[in-house]
Amino acid sequence: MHTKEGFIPYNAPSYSEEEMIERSKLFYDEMNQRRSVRFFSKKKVPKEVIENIIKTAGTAPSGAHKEPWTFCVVENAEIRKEIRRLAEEEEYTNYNGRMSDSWLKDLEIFETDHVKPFIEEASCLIIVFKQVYGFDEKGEKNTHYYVNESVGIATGMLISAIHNAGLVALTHTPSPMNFLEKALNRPPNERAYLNIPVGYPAENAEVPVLERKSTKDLIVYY
Ligand code: IYR
Repeated sequence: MHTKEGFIPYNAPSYSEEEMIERSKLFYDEMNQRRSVRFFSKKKVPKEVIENIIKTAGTAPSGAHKEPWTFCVVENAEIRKEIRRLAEEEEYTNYNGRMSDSWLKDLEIFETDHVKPFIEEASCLIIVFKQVYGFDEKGEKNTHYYVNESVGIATGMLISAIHNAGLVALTHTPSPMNFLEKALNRPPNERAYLNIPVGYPAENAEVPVLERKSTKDLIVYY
């Protein structure tokens, strides 16, 4: 078979309609059990699992295949203590004046506040950085495209992989987040995107009672 230069045939996995229905239902049932968890056990997750999860995120599509992301795994206790201190400082200002009354009201059901013990307690933090531009071999700036979309998709895949491994995570958005760039000494092309504590849930972990949107409100067919 003739193949264009720079291309290879794509052998997509293929299933019967029955298999597709079954597989899609099973995957939905699995993903529907995912919840954001704020209470972690201190038990350590094997490094290989963390690596596989991040490699899964790295399979995400990205603008012009620039892969504009870096995933920092933070286990070091001193660094985490410092990140917690800086995050709590920002969050204190958020909860005491920077967030509107209606925002605080919307958060009441989650019972969140500026205190963030999960930063020190989870097995590790995966701190996602977006690369607003890259560097080529000569060290020249290289344009990255659709950076937020690409990193958002990769992060969604990361969260799915975490759930698939039987672990829990929280998408923590300390704001502003630039203290993370300094704390981890990241290069000038990287901006902190999300802090994702990952690990096993605490024994007594609870999650708020939430309902997901109905299919009717979720999908519009034309
Ligand atoms: N970043 C703060 C506030 C916060 C905001 C939203 I939107 C949430 O869904 C949850 C929390 C915090 O992490 O507490």
